[in-house]
Amino acid sequence: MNSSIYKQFKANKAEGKKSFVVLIDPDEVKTQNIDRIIRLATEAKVDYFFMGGSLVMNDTLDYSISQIKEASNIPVILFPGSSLQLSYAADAILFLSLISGRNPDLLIGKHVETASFLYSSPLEVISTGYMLVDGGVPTSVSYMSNTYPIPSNKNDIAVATALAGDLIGMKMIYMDAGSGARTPISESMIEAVSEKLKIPLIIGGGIRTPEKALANIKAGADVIVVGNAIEKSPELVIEMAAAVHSVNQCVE
Ligand code: 1GP
Repeated sequence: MNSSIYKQFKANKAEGKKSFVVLIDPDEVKTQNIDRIIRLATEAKVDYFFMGGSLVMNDTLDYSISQIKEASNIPVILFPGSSLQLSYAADAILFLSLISGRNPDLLIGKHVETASFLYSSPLEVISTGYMLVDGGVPTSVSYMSNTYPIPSNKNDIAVATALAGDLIGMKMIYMDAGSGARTPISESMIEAVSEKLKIPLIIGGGIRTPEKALANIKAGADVIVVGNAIEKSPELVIEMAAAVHSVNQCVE
């Protein structure tokens, strides 16, 4: 199985190189916006697109990926909210286990359902421990997954959960306050987790400003994901990516 995307995540982590990701929900982005986001993201040297959402309302996944592929070389990684969000057109898939929750279906059940399909697919499969952290509002993920998020002030639980994911053998940890979170994950929680964690740490949910993206990076995040804010104001991608990449000048 191909492993070039994960190798890049790992090499970046080893070199202290930070990445910026734009999340696209194929059901929510209007087609005219997608073109603009792709163009601006290419200009901003965005590292990856994540593609996924909590609901599947239309058959737009393949189409959205093909639009990206036509216009840019930025790799597309599936971030599936359901097992219907699978496409061979993407480059890789985050094989997510919801390790902050106690819903067996999202810890192993869906994985069993989709493993044979993924095993023989051309997609690079990246096992990822997904941790939902309370973002101040009930999120789609929390409701749909029937799980409680980690309380936003319980850094010790976040650290223990991330380390459990690492010890189980997951390749990355994605801490997410959920799309449209009122309060993004605190820098103190990011710092506590990143101090102990040796695998790449992805942070997302409710990040609306370049300042917060940079603060998260300085706290130890390796990868920043932004969806909503860029969907609303696509030009924000330029400043957001520049803020995250600003720390890379020292390592290049
Ligand atoms: C959600 O982390 C992503 O899973 C991005 O969240 O849409 O709030 O930026 P936003």
